[in-house]
Amino acid sequence: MSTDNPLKPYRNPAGGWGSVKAVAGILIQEHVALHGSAILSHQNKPDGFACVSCSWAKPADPHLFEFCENGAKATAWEITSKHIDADFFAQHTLTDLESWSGLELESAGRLITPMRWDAVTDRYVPTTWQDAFDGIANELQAIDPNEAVFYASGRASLETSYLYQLLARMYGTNNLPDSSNMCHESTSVALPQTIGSPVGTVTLDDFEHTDCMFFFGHNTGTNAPRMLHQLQDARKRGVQIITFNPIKERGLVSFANPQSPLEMLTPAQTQISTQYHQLRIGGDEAAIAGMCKLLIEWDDAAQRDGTPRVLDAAFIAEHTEGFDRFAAAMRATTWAEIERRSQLTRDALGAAATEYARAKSVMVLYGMGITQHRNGVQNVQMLSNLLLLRGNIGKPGAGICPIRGHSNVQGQRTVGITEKPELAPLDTLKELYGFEPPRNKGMSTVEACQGVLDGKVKAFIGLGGNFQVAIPDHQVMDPAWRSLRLTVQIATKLNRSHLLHGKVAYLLPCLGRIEVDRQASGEQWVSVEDSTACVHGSHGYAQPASELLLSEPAIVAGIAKALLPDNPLVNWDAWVADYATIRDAIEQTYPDQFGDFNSRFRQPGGFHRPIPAAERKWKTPNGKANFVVPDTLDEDADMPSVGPDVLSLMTTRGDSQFNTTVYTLDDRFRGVHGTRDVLLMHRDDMARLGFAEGEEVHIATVSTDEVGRELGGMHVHAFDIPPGCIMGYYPECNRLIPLSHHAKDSLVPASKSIPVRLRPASVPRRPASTVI
Ligand SMILES: Nc1nc2c(c(=O)[nH]1)N[C@H]1C(S)=C(S)[C@@H](COP(=O)(O)OP(=O)(O)OC[C@H]3O[C@@H](n4cnc5c(=O)[nH]c(N)nc54)[C@H](O)[C@@H]3O)O[C@H]1N2
Ligand SMILES: Nc1nc2c(c(=O)[nH]1)N[C@H]1C(S)=C(S)[C@@H](COP(=O)(O)OP(=O)(O)OC[C@H]3O[C@@H](n4cnc5c(=O)[nH]c(N)nc54)[C@H](O)[C@@H]3O)O[C@H]1N2
Ligand SMILES: [Mo]
Repeated sequence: MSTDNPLKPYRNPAGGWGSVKAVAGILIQEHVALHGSAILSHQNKPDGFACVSCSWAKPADPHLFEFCENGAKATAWEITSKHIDADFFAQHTLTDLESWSGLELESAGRLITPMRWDAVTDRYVPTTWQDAFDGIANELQAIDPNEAVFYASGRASLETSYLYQLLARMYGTNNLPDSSNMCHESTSVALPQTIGSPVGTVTLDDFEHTDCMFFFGHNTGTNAPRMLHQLQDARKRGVQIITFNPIKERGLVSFANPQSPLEMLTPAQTQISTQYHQLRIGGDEAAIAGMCKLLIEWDDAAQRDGTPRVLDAAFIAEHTEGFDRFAAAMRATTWAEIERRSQLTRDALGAAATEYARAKSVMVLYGMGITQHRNGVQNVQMLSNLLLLRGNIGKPGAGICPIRGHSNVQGQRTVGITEKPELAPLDTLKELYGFEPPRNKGMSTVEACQGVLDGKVKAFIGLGGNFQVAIPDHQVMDPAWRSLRLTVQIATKLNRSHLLHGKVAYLLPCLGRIEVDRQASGEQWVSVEDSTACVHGSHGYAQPASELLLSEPAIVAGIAKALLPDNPLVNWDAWVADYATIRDAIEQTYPDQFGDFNSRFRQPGGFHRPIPAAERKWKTPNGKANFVVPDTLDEDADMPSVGPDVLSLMTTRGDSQFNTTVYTLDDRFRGVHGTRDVLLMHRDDMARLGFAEGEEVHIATVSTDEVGRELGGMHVHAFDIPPGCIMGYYPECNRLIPLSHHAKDSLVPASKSIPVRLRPASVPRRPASTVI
C-alpha cells in the first residue's frame, strides 16, 4: 500500500457531479461507452429492463434516467465487451486463478461457453450443453436428493425461480437456501409472528403521505440510491427523517439530485436526516426500548392528567395482543441499561420519541444493520412494537419497510424458493404436477455450510451468486468444498466460488437480464418483485454476449429434463419456448397473488401483490398484531465475557461494489481511496490501544472454539464511529465470522457484530488456547 493516507474526508453531498463522473468512468472501463449509455435509457422503464442492482421500487412515471450511479455500474459490468473464452482457461489452471482477487476474476469479462472441470489438467474445458446436463443428472441420480443443495442468489426472475424450485422438489428436496438466508431472513421470521406477513407493508404512495421516517442500519446512498429521490421529495414537504446508524452515511446526511439541472449548477443540496443518532453497533434494541419506554410513560402520565393520549389506545385494543406485558417490560427496563447498550443518551432518545409521538404517520425503514445480528429477529420485532404503539401499520404514510437486497430476492421467496416447507404451496404443486413433494425441512445457508463440513451435502448447485465468498468462515469452509461430489455454477461472470469446486464440476454461462432473450415464440419478458411487493416486467435490450449462452429458464429446464422422469403434466420445452406459459403456471399456483399475471405485469409501475397486514388483516395464529417482549437487550449474549480490548466489528459494503463484486477499491462517500484493507475505528480506541494512524495490524476473532480466525495486512484509521466499534469491508473480512455466530432464530450470519481484537503487525499471534 502507498504511504499516502487513503482516507480523504468526503464533504460533498451524495449524488451530484461525483455520480456523473463515476458513471462515465465505468462505461469507459467496460468498453461500452456509446451503446452502454443508450441501454441505460431503458433501465427501470415500463418498456425496459429492471435494474440488476438493488430491489428498490420502480415508479410508474419514471425520471428520464431512472437509474443511479450504482445501477449504471451494475449494467456496464454485465454488458461489458470483455469475454472469457476457452483460451482463457487454456492459459490458467484453477489453482493459478486462486491467487487472483475477486476484482481480477470478474474483470476478465463475461463467461460465454459451458465448461467442465478437467481433473488431469486442472482447467475448465469446453463441453456441450447436452453433455453438461447429462453429466449433472448422472451425479444427482447417484445420491440421495437431500444430499444436494440448490442455492439461489436473488437476481433470477420469477419465471426462473419458479422452475428452479420445481426442479428441486420434483427431484426430491427442499434444500433451497437463498441469499436472503444471509440478509432479510430475520425479517421473514420476525414479521409473520408480529403482523402476519413475511414482507413489508410500505408502498411508494406512502412516501407521499408520511410525516416521519425512521431509518435503521441502511446505507441508502450506496445501496438503494434511487430512494434518495423519495427522501428528497419528502424532506421538501417537511417530513422528519430520523436515522440510527453508528456511521454518518453520506446519502442520509445530504443529497444533490444528479438529474436536476438546477441542483447540478448551484450548490443546492437537501439535508436528508433531521436527527442522526450514532448508536453503538448492536444497540438498536436498547435504543428502540428507550423510545418505547418514553412513549408508554408519557401515555401513563396523559391518562393520569386527563390530557390527550400518546398511544393509539383504540388501535391497541382492537388490533393487538400482548401490550400489557410489553408495556410492563419497557417500564421495568432501566435507563442505565438503555444508555449503556445503545450509547445514546436519554435526551437523544427523547428527541426521537418526541417526533415519533408528534407524527400522524410514521414509516420505519431498515437494512442489514438490523438483521445481521445475533438479535436480528428481535431487532425487527422491536421495530414492529414501536410502530404498533401508535397504530403505524395499515394506514397511509405508515408501515414497516425492510429494504431488500438483490433485485428479485423477495420474489424468489414468493414463488417457492425456500427451505421451509410450510412456506411453499406443496399441495397445489402436487395437484398441478402429479408428484409427491418432499415435506421435510430443507437446509438454510448456514445449515448447508454445516452439511458440507459434516459430509451430509454431496452436491451444490448455484443459480447465480458467489456463495463460497458470501458465507462466513472461509478458512474452515474453503477446503471442504473439494470433498463434494458435484458442484454446478450457473453464472455470468467468473468468481472465486467457481474455483472452489467439487470432484465433478460444471460452469454454465447464462444470459443476463439486460440481454435480449430469444426463444421459439420470440423475444421474452421476465418479471421481478421489488421491496414493496410490486411486480414489474423486464425486457432485455443488449445483444447477448455470445450465441452460445442459454437463458436461466433454459438451463434449469435442461437439467430437469435430463434428471427427472417424463411427466405428462410438466412440459419444460413449452415453458422455455414461451415464458408467458410459466407466468400462467405461477398464476395457477398462487391465484390470490398473481391474478391476471400476464395482462398486468407490464403496466407502468407494475402491480402490487396484496399484503394483508397493510389492510390491518393479521394473518397470525391469533388473528391479532402481536407485541413481542424481547428476552434480552444484550446483543453479545453468546460471547465470552471479554476485556476492554475487544471491539465489535461490522462488515459492510463500500460505494463501488455489488456484494462480492468489487468494481473499484474506492469507497467515495466514506472517503476511503485505493484500498479496502482498512479498519475504521474511534480515535480514542486507537490511542487507548496504542495504535498510530495508518498502522498495520492483525485482526483476530474472539471465539470459544479452536479455529484461529485472523487477517493480517490491515491498516487502522481514525473515523467517526462510536468507541468500541470498528468497521471493515465485506467480503474481505468474512473469514473472521464463525459459522456458528448467527441470528438466533433466522440463522442469518451476524456479520454486523463480530467480537475482535487487534494487535500490531509486529506482535506474534497468541497460542490458540489463550485466544479468549
Ligand atoms: N450498490 C449496491 N447496492 C446494493 C448492494 C451492493 O452491494 N451494492 N447490495 C444489495 C444487497 S444484497 C443488500 S442486502 C442491500 C444492503 O444494503 P445495507 O442494508 O445498507 O447493507 P450494508 O452495506 O451492509 O450496510 C449496513 C448499514 O448498517 C449500518 N450498521 C451496522 N451495524 C449497525 C447496527 O448495529 N445498528 C444500526 N442501526 N446500523 C448498523 C452500517 O453503518 C451501514 O450503514 O443492498 C443491496 N443494494
Ligand atoms: N460479511 C458479510 N457477509 C455478507 C454480507 C454482509 O453484509 N457482510 N451480506 C450478505 C448478503 S445481504 C447477501 S445478499 C449475500 C450475497 O451473496 P450472493 O448473492 O451469493 O453474491 P453476489 O456477490 O451477489 O453474486 C455475484 C455473482 O453472481 C453472478 N451473477 C450476476 N448476475 C447474474 C445473473 O443474472 N444470473 C446468474 N446466474 N448469475 C449472475 C456473477 O457470476 C457474480 O459473480 O452476501 C452475504 N454475505
Ligand atoms: Mo442481501
